[in-house]
Amino acid sequence: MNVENLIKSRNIPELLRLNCGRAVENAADFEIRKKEIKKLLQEEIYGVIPKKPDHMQVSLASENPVFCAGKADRKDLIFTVTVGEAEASFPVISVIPKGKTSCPAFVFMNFSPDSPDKYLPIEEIVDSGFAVFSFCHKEVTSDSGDFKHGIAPLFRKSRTPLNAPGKIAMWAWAAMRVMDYVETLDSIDLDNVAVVGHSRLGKTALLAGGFDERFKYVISNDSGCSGAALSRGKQGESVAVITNVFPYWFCPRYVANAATYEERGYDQHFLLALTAPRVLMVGSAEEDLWADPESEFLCTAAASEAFRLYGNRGLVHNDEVPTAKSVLDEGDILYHVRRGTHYMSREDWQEYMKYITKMMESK
Ligand code: GTR
Repeated sequence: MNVENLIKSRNIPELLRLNCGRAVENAADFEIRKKEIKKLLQEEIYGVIPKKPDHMQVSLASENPVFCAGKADRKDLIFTVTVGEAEASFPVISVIPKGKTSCPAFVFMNFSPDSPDKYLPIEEIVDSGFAVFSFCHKEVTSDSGDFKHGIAPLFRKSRTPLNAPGKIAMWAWAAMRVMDYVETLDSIDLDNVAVVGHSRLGKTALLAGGFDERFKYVISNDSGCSGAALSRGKQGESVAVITNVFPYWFCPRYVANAATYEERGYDQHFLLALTAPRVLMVGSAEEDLWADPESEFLCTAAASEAFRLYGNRGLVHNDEVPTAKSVLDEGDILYHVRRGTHYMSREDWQEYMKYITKMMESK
């Protein structure tokens, strides 16, 4: 079956149709459609993303001017956010290559607070000329149903509405706060900032980047269910399973409707399409069947029609589902699948950096 028919066989809701029933025909229409999609995804899946804090203060905890053999400046920062009377803090590590005036940058959400880390080859990234602002999601608010930890009590009170933000929305909010800080730095090229994460944090990167247009590049690595994979017809993890094991990642309505989500009028290509006409990058791993590479590829291909409304080529593919080690980088969306298992590898980082460099050079 060709890609178009494979997408059709999933019976996904129409991306290019407004709630009033009128077809989306051009970029201006899609800007209206984006607003509808943002509302839908917040009400149905992730919960309402909170507004900016009333106040934010960034303080320096320590500094290393000879990080990575002296090639970079490292600053360990503490972000303190205030909402009304409530306050919370979380650490962020800033690493900026020396001697460059305008660096592209990654806002990277990680499973560990370390830099370097198995998922964060910081010296290689610095050598490629990128700055990295990283934080550990668990230090923003715990990866659990505890809504008393970290920033969670700022946004989720005891009575929980069906659209209350889940943890993914809160981690995405933290990535936006890091971007607030990045905007104050002279050394960063603000037209070339990426938001990136792996797995549950890949889902988070899609949400942060979909809602915050300051991120030029939105990178999802192996994000799978409720991330870059179509839910309808998906193999491996399903909406029923994910909402059973990790209900707190989402708003209560997603959990309540897990068995009937197919009647609710959304699928994950809506989330990916919010990045249009900016740059979307989706990475899969051949053996990551829990995430389901085929559903990630089809979702990326299905989202492309929104990008094309802006005169953007979207994902360029050969009309077949890519198998082991394929890089689809001809168009304005990157999709790649590498050999191996669920992981954020150096190979993934290299593909993303290569593609950003190519996009920067093509301007
Ligand atoms: C799994 C979860 C996936 C994925 C992964 C991760 O247990 O089922 O959706 O996000 O965790 O974040 O490592």
